[in-house]
Amino acid sequence: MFKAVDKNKIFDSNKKYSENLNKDYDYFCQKVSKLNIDIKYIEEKISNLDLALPSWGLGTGGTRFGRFPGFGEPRNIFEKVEDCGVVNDLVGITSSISPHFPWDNVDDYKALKDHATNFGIKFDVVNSNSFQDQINQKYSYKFGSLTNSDKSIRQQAIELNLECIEKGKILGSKGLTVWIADGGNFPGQQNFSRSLSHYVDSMKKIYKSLPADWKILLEHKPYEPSFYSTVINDWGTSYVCAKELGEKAMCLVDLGHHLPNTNIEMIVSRLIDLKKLGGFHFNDSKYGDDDLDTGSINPYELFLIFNELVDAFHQKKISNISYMIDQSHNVTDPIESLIQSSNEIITAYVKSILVDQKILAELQKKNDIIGANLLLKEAFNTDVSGLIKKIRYENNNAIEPIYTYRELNYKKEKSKIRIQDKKNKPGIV
Ligand SMILES: [Mn+2]
Repeated sequence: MFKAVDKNKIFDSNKKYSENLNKDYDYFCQKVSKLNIDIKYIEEKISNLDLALPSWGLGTGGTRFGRFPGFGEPRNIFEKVEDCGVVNDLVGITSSISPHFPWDNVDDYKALKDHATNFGIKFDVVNSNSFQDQINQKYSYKFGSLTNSDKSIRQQAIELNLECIEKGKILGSKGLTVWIADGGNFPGQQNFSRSLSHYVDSMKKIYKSLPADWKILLEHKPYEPSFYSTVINDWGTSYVCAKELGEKAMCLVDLGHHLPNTNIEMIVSRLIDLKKLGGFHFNDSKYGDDDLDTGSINPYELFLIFNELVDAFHQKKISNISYMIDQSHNVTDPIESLIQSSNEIITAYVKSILVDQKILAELQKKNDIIGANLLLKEAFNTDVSGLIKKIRYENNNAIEPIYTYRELNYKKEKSKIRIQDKKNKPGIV
């Protein structure tokens, strides 16, 4: 197997940053020694963390006002896989890619799978795009897809999802994520009840074709692109639909798909108890579905979400959760943003493991509010970078992945081969 990054280059780069490695690690060990947690336990826990990278997040995204492509960016799914290989070689916790169809359509899916294997990359859940019309598409999704009032259009959207499943089967995926843009911009435009019932009927047809070992993830979002009403507008609606569909249907929580100030960690807890938490789309936001880098605005929220997950893991309430990054990188090199986000996620996860859930439960029982708050803050404020860097070093990944990546001049090298289409394309790639 060949890897995206020459191992020797990582090795050489690591030499520069290894000086403080043991000091930082020792500091972490000292901090943790005061807690009732074995470091080996933490290492074992985080070794199972695997984050899927979004195929659409490897290129520079855009806004409705325009797009400013970066040099050397990938032009197709094969090149995106290669870039995922770079991220994973550096951080070691992102060994899969989540493709989006028809954006990532190819002629030969077996060849794509083999190509990915060469870079140590697997295929995570597949995504269907029924929020955009494609060239030569028979019917338009302008007024909705799976919930459209026109049966032929609903059928076309169903078939798109069935095709996604077939492609995913060849790629080795084990799930399908469905997010629809369906909704209305004006009161009276859409019958709320009828459109939801169309959604359930359409999803039932897709669900029937789901392989036995697959899951289907339902993604909710309160608004955008529809600004008055959205069919799958919140986690409750998503839950009811998942429940109606059956065991393989689960809810996906995209952090940006909530109104400002929503208590997302509580939604996570609710879905855990209802046995319907299936996965995440990690990102961050200030105002809406901003798709900013994970942890860039509110790392405490990310920590609190993981705190709920760790508690649920302890109690064996959850398994098979899909973790995916879903961001749009408009002004940064997507590779750097994805490295940074993966680091924020593992950091939040490690910190949440430091919370002693038993002590927290005792404090809650005694109504010691400040005590409980302190316990969370102490974990959150612990510098866990020493452990994370040490693990990366021991696994032949980069101690300082962003700096090592910059030393590689990867995009500069790629720009010689990846000749870009000069057309000024709007929006996301
Ligand atoms: Mn999403």
